[in-house]
Amino acid sequence: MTKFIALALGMGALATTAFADMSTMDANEDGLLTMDEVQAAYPEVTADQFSQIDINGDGAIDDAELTTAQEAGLMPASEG
Ligand SMILES: [Ca+2]
Ligand SMILES: [Ca+2]
Repeated sequence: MTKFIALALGMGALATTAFADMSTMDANEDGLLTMDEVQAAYPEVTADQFSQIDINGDGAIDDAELTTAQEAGLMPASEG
């Protein structure tokens, strides 16, 4: 039983790290991703894509916008 729980927790951790999260890309740790920060992780993301991801147009991607973009396939959800 204990092994099963440990396995489940391990799988959960793997699922989490499969997603490029805010803290991974947020170089200055302000809770927002700028174009530079996104492109540092994903050079293939263009300015056009960035503006689609930046739903409220404030020039930065917040956690909700990041999640929305990944769910919509606008941004790679994993590094592999
Ligand atoms: Ca930032
Ligand atoms: Ca925004």
